Amino acid sequence: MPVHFPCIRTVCLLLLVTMLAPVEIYAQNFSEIKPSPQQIAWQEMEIGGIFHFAPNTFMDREWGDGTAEPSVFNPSNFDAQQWIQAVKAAGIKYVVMVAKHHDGFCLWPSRLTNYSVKSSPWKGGKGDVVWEVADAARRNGLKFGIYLSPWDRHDPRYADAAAYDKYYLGQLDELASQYGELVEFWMDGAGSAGHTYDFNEMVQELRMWQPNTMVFADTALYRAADLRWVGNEVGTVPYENWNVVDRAGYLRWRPVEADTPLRKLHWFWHPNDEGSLKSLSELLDLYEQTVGRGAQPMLGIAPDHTGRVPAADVARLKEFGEAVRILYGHNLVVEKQGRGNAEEALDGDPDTFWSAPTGSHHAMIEVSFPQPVTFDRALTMEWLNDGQHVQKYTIEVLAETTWKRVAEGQAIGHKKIDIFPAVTTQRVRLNLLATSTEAHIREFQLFHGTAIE
Ligand code: FUL
Repeated sequence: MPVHFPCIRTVCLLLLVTMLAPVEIYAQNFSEIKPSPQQIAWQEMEIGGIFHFAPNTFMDREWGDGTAEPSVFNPSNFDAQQWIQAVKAAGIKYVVMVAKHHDGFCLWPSRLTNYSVKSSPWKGGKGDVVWEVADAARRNGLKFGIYLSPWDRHDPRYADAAAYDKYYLGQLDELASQYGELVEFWMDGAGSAGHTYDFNEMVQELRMWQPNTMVFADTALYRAADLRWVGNEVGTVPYENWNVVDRAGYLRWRPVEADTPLRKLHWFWHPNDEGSLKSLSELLDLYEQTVGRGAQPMLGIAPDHTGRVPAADVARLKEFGEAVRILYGHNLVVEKQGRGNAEEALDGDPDTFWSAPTGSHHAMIEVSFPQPVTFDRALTMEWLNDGQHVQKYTIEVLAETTWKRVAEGQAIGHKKIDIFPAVTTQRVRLNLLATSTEAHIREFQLFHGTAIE
């Protein structure tokens, strides 16, 4: 048999095809992984909110089974502006609206189903909750996002994975194209056991309309998502919280969002349920165990059957926002004229940052005060654009002639709050004992919380 050698043109073509073929590049090094600009912007917001409002609200239910009549959805006093003002007072910077929960009822007039607000008596079937909340959020300077449950207990197409994917994609198109810029898009994994979705296609479609949106999802969507679920609904993350996580050898920057309802265990409003409202001290713990660990809490807010956030919840949100502002509003480094070797980290301005010498693996920031200062908490912020570099640190105070350690940890990240028994001193230092490459510190601040509580 004659042997055919490929001609030079064929060889070149093959080479070119190989070079252009999509190659999955696995970055193997933790410290090489950096956030996207969108992730950085998202982490800057620090606290989010999520609204649950649906037939469940009128039926004392958490998970609707999809059989509720649209006629039950009839708030007498719906006021999206009131919702947004309530969350804004808590310091919340963005809200996600549950446009469709697991019961399949759509809070916008979808063209693809009649199971929506358009079949309800509310506003004569002409209302659109998603639009009203988006509008109120933007008018008040908050970012807006959407939750669209993949699990749908109403729509008959759900039984056929391909037909349902088409339906979901169509709904996603409506929401992603008609409600302005979406800061976050939730694809919740709950309840979908045994059902497969073409998540990759959904995310690609979403990114066509919304290139900057942050996709929230759990494990099934690990590669295509931007944020990771914390794994619980109590509002706490581990003290050492890293932005780069590894799943099956795939490293990626995936900041964590910790969703938790304002009323314990209840995402939807229920009558006579004020007792489950989180207390102020629980909310402050939550703040310190999420924001204070470089994570993002997302507080679940449940408007009631009239269409307003209940007065007790409004009051608690306000108390919470005020308490955070008071607790972390008096940075003693600035107020008591602390001076040191890292001016940009000590100036109270998170838009400036101090850098350790290029390529260094440890560094020290030292602060001296003209008079003794009493404090019981430190707040440190890392500049993350180049990655999360700090891997071990201590906070030390000078007690007479010796340095005493008041806090020690590994991760800093976007923000780390360390709380310790009150100390009085004129000299404090942030000792960066191990950094993967040079540390970048936006802020090192000190507060005296017990003086306020
Ligand atoms: C969960 C859902 O099952 C809850 O009902 C709620 O929507 C929460 C935010 O996500 O997975």
